[in-house]
Amino acid sequence: MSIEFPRGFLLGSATSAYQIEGAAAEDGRQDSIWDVFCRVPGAIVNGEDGLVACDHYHRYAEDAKLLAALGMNTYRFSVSWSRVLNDGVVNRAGMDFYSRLVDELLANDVTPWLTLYHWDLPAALPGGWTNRDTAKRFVDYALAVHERLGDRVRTWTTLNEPWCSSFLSYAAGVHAPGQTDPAASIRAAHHLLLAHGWAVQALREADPSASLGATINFTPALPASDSARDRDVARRVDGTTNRFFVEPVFTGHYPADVLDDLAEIWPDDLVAEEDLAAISTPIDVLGVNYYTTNVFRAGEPTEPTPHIAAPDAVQVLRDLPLTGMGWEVDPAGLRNLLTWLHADYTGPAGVPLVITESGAAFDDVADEAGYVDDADRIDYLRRHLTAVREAMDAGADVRGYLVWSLMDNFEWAHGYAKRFGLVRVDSDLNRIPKASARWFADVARTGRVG
Ligand code: IFM
Repeated sequence: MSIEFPRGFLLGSATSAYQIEGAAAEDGRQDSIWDVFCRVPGAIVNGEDGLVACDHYHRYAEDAKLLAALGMNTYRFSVSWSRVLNDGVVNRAGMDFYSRLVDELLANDVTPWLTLYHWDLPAALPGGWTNRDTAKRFVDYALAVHERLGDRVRTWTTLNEPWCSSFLSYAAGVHAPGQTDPAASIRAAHHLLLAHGWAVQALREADPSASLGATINFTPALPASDSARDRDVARRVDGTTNRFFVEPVFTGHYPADVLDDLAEIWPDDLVAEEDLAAISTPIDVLGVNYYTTNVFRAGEPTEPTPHIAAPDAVQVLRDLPLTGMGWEVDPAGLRNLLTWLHADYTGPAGVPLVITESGAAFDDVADEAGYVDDADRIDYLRRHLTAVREAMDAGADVRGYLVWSLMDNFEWAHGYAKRFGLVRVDSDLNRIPKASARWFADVARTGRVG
């Protein structure tokens, strides 16, 4: 059965600066926390890093043409803070790069969607996100980028996936800066949200007609059984993974049960009186990143963990296909997530949803010509697009779907082994569209999933 999306529905793809740009020490770019983390022995599979990545810094014009050739109307990319500001001063060469990129996208009829923060914090900022001052520096950075690109970029996302840049980075130690301190991770999460709120206020004042928002990664957490212990562990995981971020943005308070769960380690001096009003400054769009849904049972505590309120959470796999990341393929989870968000948060606020990331890594096999016939990825995308349509039919206001990712790239601690791209990047950095790219191009051009 074929499904159709309304005219104007955004269909495109997403990337992030550190994962694709390379040119890490070029034109005055300084270290981000990811440059530093990649130098830590054992932090990244095979000791890989983003020094060259996909060399997008030099191949951006080719990549903009590729987006157009694949019929995509929207491209979500992120700006590298440490490329455009040096110790708080604008680095003109770095800004010039993004200006050229935006021009090239527009010349190819691809609408740019800019993310300000996709995890690559300047390494020089003392204390990183544990320091409240970093949120103030973020506002300066947001305004500096807007000053240069605001005339051409109309959609601005403050943060990408704050759960990753707080709990996964400061409590689990899996992402930069690699800390394993639950209280520090709470500080990071709050300061990230504060940075978001303050930046929305500042950008709104600078540019009242810009579309502003944040992107949250939602991983629904379900109990493995109906037992009180399993239900409670799933509630605690859901609290810090999902509700910790969406609830203050839309309601101006942290979830009461999460505050109870974290009471013993919540820093007393963390939240100033006016913070939650800033964090809940109205936004124009909520970006939703969805990859999977997880099921948990209560077990023995393990540390370090990103689930700081649920160290006893043990994931239970269901009888579902797995992606190359070992993540369960669960499109119904996306439909349920969108329905929940619309009912509890975005619907009442009149804020539309856009899927700002959805996609899958698979163990691609290239033929002699370098072509990948990735039927598994096509199936993943077809089923998730169908789930989006179902949520829309049930009333959710969803305005777009951006595939993660345009091309294979640096998958953080996994290095280059995990391939999420619609387009294969080979060892010579050639771009070779996979079968999924051709398939998605047809969806993007027609607005129909056949
Ligand atoms: O590659 C990442 C991206 O940077 C953020 N969202 C999830 C993707 C896949 O893990």
